[in-house]
Amino acid sequence: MCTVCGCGCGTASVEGHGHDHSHSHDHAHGHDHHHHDHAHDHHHHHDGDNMHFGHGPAGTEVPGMSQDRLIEIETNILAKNDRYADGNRHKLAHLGAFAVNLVSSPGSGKTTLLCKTIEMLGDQPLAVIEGDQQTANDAERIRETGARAVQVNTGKGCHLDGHMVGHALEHLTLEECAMLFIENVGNLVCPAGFDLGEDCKVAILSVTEGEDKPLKYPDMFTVSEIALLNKVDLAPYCDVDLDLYEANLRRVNPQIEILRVSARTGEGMEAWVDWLKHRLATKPVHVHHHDAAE
Ligand SMILES: Nc1nc2c(ncn2[C@@H]2O[C@H](COP(=O)(O)OP(=O)(O)OP(=O)(O)O)[C@@H](O)[C@H]2O)c(=O)[nH]1
Ligand SMILES: [Mg+2]
Repeated sequence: MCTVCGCGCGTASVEGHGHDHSHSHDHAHGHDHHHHDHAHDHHHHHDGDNMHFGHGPAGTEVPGMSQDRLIEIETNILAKNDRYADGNRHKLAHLGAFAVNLVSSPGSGKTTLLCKTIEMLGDQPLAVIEGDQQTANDAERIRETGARAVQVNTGKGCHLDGHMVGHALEHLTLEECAMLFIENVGNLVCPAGFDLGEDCKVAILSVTEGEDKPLKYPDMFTVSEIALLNKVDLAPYCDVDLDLYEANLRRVNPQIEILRVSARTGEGMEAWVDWLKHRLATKPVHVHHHDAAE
């Protein structure tokens, strides 16, 4: 049970957790009567016809589980994830590599944008980790550009976690000062909560999704440093107000950088590639040559 997203994914996806917790909820905890006691421990609020289930201290509700227990589980999951993420961050820092975690809803254009980005980056050393529930389609699309890619299938999991990325890194030989692109599972909710050891999260939105999405799914946009508003070539056909899109992004994250792009036509892509190059060039380098040579 993952209380970060409330969808049951976290204990299964963070290594070691699936066994000690997911079963204990179903069975071991039955005996202490928490299910019974806390079945009525509800924190949802009503205002008029709106019901809110996220107002308790845990920020979510799971029937039969107390808010304290939810917080305890979430803390354990995230602490374990953060240890793996720190390991990844350390490895990347040693190489002076710059890693971005691309997060978005399904189909916003992450893979298309990555293929275009790779093509535009020319001989910049880079590698890609692809996260999807099933299939190796996206890694194959990346490899067609000539870049190296590792596919991670999460099964029922709805996000990548630090442990999965650590394993994927073992399968990639990253050069010094490489760029690492991590395409997360298409999901506008859960990946927001999981640090992978990346330098920053990049949110991709497509103009077809609707201007209200940043307001409805704010967590993803508060944790992202930059948002790419993709498929601007389609804007004339979908009655979308791009200024309102940007205003809504800034309402949830006043600091967020925003670029309007089209991975299809290449519009705006130069600014994105410049942003990446600038971030790589200005990343503090901790290359210890005796370590790097190991
Ligand atoms: N018109 C237009 N279509 C685009 C653009 N970028 C992507 N697409 C199309 O959008 C669809 C989804 O693109 P993908 O790159 O597979 O999206 P994704 O975010 O990687 O999808 P998942 O990995 O499944 O979440 C494809 O049909 C792309 O050709 C764009 O800038 N303009
Ligand atoms: Mg994709």
